[in-house]
Amino acid sequence: MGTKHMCLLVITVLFVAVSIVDADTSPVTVKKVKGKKLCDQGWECKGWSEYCCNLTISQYFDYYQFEELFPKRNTPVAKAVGFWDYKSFITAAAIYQPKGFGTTGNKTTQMLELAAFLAHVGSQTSCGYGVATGGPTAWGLCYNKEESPQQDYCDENYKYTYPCAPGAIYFGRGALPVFWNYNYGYLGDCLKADLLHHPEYLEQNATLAFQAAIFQWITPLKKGQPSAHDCMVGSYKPTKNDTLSLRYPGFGCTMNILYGERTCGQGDIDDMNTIITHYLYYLDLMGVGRETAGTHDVLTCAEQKAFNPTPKKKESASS
Ligand SMILES: *[C@@H]1O[C@H](CO)[C@@H](O)[C@H](O)[C@H]1NC(C)=O
Ligand SMILES: *[C@@H]1O[C@H](CO)[C@@H](O)[C@H](O)[C@H]1NC(C)=O
Ligand SMILES: *[C@@H]1O[C@H](CO)[C@@H](O)[C@H](O)[C@H]1NC(C)=O
Ligand SMILES: CC(=O)N[C@H]1CO[C@H](CO)[C@@H](O)[C@@H]1O
Repeated sequence: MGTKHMCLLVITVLFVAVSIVDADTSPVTVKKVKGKKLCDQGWECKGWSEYCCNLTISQYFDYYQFEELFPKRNTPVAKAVGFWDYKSFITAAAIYQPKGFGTTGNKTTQMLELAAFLAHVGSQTSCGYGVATGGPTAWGLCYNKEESPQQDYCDENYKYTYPCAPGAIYFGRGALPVFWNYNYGYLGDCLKADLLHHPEYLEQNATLAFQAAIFQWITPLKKGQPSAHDCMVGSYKPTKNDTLSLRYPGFGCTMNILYGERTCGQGDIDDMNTIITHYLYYLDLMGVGRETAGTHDVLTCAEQKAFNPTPKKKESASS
């Protein structure tokens, strides 16, 4: 009888150790490697990572919250009806959660990062103009591609690395819209999808579109620079140059990384304020509250110099 009791006890202890998070999702399996705790949470956070010991995105951002953030995307006037959905987002996010996307830090930090990412997605794919029902912030994920491109976005300077494919047009597509042959080519290499020959994949496959967006979010443009993800999770430590250029960690920094001079260092312009408005609104909807976003300094990039200024065009003296 004594042994039986022991056995039950051992099983209980094991069970507690193994499933820390809710029983309604995949249990967390834990192991220690050189004193470091690494975890695996099944399909959504796979592969022994310290980030997988934390909440996964679906544990704090549910289907109904996605619907609340993007309520107009399937209305008849929207431009990509039936395309974007929660499942595609979580499927794409699962690739990057073991690397820390939406899984870094405590729950507040996790939700701030997710709200920031989705604010960029929402504002870049919105068709909500001033008078639209529900207000401008209700119309994220209305588009999955640019509607009336004025050009084919083929840059001949890349004809050896990313030559434009016959017939392909590289207008904006996706959740964080991708433009130009060189961007399609580079992303295609990274994601192992032939986007240079098939830019249309980004308007045909919502999982791939979200995957491309998250990849852009977590990957620095240049060595030594933060990614937008780093700006939000505390892993960006400004250099002396950064401080002189008024660049700080926070939401403003994410706009600097993603859009540079188009949006930042231009004072209080509408383009920037629209993105910030989406962020604050999403924080409220997600229950984090806009007051958590921090002070005006970290929210905007109105005064920041771009991390990557557009090079000044040289006068062509020789031609
Ligand atoms: C979460 O982490 C952030 C950043 O490290 C910290 O400022 C904040 O106080 C933490 N929040 C809670 C509720 O622990
Ligand atoms: C869509 O993209 C995802 C992610 O890259 C990929 O796994 C999936 O096979 C694609 N679906 C189709 C129908 O091509
Ligand atoms: C600092 O900024 C200046 C001017 O923007 C630039 O020329 C220089 O390369 C930067 N230094 C570093 C280490 O990034
Ligand atoms: C790797 C990582 O970001 N782990 C975080 C998991 O969650 C705890 C507390 O919520 C954080 O302190 C860790 O930094």
